[in-house]
Amino acid sequence: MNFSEQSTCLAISGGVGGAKLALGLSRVLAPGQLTVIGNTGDDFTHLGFYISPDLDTVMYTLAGVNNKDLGWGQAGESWNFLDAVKRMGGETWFQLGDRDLGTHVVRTQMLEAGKSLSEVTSHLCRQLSIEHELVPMTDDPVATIVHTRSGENLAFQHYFVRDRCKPQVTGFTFSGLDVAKPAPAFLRALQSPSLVAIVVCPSNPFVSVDPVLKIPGVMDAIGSSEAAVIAVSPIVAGQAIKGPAAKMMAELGMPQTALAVAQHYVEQYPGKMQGFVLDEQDRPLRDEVEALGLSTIVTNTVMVTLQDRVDLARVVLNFSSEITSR
Ligand code: FO1
Repeated sequence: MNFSEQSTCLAISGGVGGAKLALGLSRVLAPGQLTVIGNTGDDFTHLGFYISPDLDTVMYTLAGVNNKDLGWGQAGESWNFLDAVKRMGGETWFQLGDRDLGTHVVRTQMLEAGKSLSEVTSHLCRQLSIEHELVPMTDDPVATIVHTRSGENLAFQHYFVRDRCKPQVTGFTFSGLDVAKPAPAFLRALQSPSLVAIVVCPSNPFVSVDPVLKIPGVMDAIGSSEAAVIAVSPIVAGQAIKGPAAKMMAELGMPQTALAVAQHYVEQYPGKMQGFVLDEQDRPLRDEVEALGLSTIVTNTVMVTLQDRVDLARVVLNFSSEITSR
């Protein structure tokens, strides 16, 4: 690999897809070389607990305790708490496993005691012996709102879990974003002179990546950095590997293609992105993506095995070194 040991990487991640690449990056980079930024637009308070689904998916994945069948929560879960809530007539549409609950109890308690989400996340990661840095995009409250064709505006988890992504979307807003600040460690990582790669993981562009990149100050910091910004397409052969990204694109009147994802990034963040990673199945789109002004590589981006995650991480890091040394 030609990514130097002195270089650092910042990865921007939503849930499952992002966590897979973050795991690959963590296997090829030393702890001081990688900062993973987690989207917190999905966060909400439920049954009195502060839940941070994307941070937890990345955290459990890096710790090797993630539930591979569900894609969220911990492996080997039991559901006694949820059963007890049901027995008492409480809300059960959002499933909290017993092990997962431990995380939410400790996080909520620490936040109520005045700790920041960054401090709490570092603490939880330390408890799980995670050596790489996981940082929330912001310590300020930001909530993704899903606008729907019926005119109803839905809190993200109501759209995603309660309503199973069925409502047709017309757009998204992020309440609190205009006054949010990037988390201190996020800004530090962006401003580091050793930063060579900013990797936009294969996460949902609209509800996982945009909230992170639209935090005031983030784009300016990216613009001042020498690092290469590279996005990995979450759409492969017209489909999202997981989640509602492709369905959202259709409802927003966009083609369901990796090219449309690249177009979205170029339009939203003009001149800020340098590289795009396409899956082998989308090789025919290469010229059109390049025509948008993005250096493009084609590789296997469908991460089934751990080796797939590691291989993609290596390709992305080499690609970033190539771009920055041009
Ligand atoms: N997703 C579901 O589809 N159903 C659930 O009941 C559910 C519970 C849940 C609990 C904790 C947690 O951290 C995540 C959970 N998720 C659940 C996943 C999560 O809501 C979404 O996958 C993300 O917000 C989208 O990235």
